[in-house]
Amino acid sequence: MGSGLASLVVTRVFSGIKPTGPVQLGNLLGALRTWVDDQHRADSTFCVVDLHALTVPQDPAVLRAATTELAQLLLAVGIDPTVSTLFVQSDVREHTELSWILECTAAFGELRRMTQFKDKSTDATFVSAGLFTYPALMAADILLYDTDEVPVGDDQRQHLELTRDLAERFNSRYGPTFVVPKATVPTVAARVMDLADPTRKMSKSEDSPQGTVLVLDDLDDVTRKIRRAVTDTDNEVRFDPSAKPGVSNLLAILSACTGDAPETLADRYTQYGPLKADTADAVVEYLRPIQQRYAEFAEDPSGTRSILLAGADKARALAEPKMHQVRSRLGLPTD
Ligand code: AQP
Repeated sequence: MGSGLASLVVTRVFSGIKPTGPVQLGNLLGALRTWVDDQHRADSTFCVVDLHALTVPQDPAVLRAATTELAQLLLAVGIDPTVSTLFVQSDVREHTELSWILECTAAFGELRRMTQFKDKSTDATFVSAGLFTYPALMAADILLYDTDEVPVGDDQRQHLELTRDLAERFNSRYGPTFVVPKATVPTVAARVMDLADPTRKMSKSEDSPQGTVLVLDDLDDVTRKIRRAVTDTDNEVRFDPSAKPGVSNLLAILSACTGDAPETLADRYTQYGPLKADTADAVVEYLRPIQQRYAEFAEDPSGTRSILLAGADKARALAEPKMHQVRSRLGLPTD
């Protein structure tokens, strides 16, 4: 009886990715790889978070194309819309409604402490109010779906902590409403570093063509970028991210592609050249089938849109009753 009940407990997973540029290797190894596994063990919902892209000015045609292409890439990576829910954030209006409520739940000082805001606003010529409040929208994305686990890369940990704080604050002010979620961060490749500057994170919107491996890069370019990755001069292969960021980054990438621990891999190499060559080969073989499947999905934009609309219907079926409950808790009309 007891074990029968336990097996009825469903874990809910939610995560999202912004259509702010072509997907890079860090997105794939830090997040998408986990999504694909999670969908087979948990009730999983994945979202192309197009509203998050609007924190910086966007060309409408570029954003529209990037949203479709990102969805096609997620399908190519292995997100299966028959076992998980895949949709576009702006198709489900409850995200923006809950976002406002969570902006009013968050303190100004809390948002000001977000390191991503500090990083992205420093040196920017235009800093939108949305860039400042976007962690509240991210919290809304997650809390709408009674999410237990959020598979993300290491850079999103702080936003997840804020999401937990907002859920707990709302629950204690207005009564139990939101599940308090936790971040699930992979043990390796949670922060893939730029190959040309291994002290900074690889990012899709950073202008670092030699340091960024794009999932859809020409495979010869992938090899070239990895073989030219910045390391150091002492030629000792050791997994030590703070003392040896470049070498450790390569070991983490190789580990994520092969499943062997980075420390074990380090013992196999005495020189950087073979490590770079093997890492390049492993990444190329990891990307090759994804690129082949992407080419097939890219031929059918209307099929992609149908998948996304069906996903939005499934998402809305959860988001609408949750918003109804939130409105009722707050004293807003529900009829
Ligand atoms: N370098 C990285 N290593 C590991 N994980 C990463 N992620 C991003 N970069 C790395 C994870 O990818 C998921 C989707 O990220 P996102 O598109 O929502 O936003 P982001 O974290 O800001 O990623 P980018 O590529 O750096 O985008 P831009 O340049 O537009 O800001 C997240 O789970 C993230 O942790």
